[in-house]
Amino acid sequence: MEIIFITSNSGKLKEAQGYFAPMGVKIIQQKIGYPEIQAKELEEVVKFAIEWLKDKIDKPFFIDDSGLFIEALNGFPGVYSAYVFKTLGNEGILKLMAGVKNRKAYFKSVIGYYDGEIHIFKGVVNGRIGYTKRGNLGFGFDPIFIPEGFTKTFAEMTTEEKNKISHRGRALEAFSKWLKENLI
Ligand code: ITT
Repeated sequence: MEIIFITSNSGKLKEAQGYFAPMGVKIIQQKIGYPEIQAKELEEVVKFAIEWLKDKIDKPFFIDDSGLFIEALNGFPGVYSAYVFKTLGNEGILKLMAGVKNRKAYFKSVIGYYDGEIHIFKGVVNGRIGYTKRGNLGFGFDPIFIPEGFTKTFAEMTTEEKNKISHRGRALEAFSKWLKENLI
């Protein structure tokens, strides 16, 4: 079975391919830019994007919208994560967090699959923001995020290790469970 993943992010693609490969599901990347509306919730961003994309693609597809939510920054960068990563980067987040004791943060991933209807799958992982960047695996905010129960950052974990506990791994798990029950 093949499924189209609309994303420009090679890190997300690698994680989805790593997750589905053992199930014999091939993930095909399509890079089609789509509008990401300013909304409070990732779910709204995903639903709007799918409505915009659905008539442009003739096969079932999915998208993944994710964000890093930092408690001491009232959930920032949250739905603005992609823009903030491009502009401030990890260094900028570490500067914003300088002197801040409460390092609690979580990552959330919302996957939207469209097969004539929209199906939403979510995953969250709690953790904390480190004091320095560590590791060179993964992508995005991985070098500054330490998941709960670990001392390593996500950027010090292999794709397989990260997928077992991450927001995306959890959303992919819910998605694959649904696929098994309904399609595969
Ligand atoms: P798409 O083409 O799939 O939209 P994107 O990079 O624009 O790719 P998002 O809109 O979901 O993705 O933005 C989320 C940002 O948060 C992105 O820039 C990443 O840097 C970061 N991010 C998302 N998931 C992450 C993860 O698992 N680890 C580290 N950073 C992550």
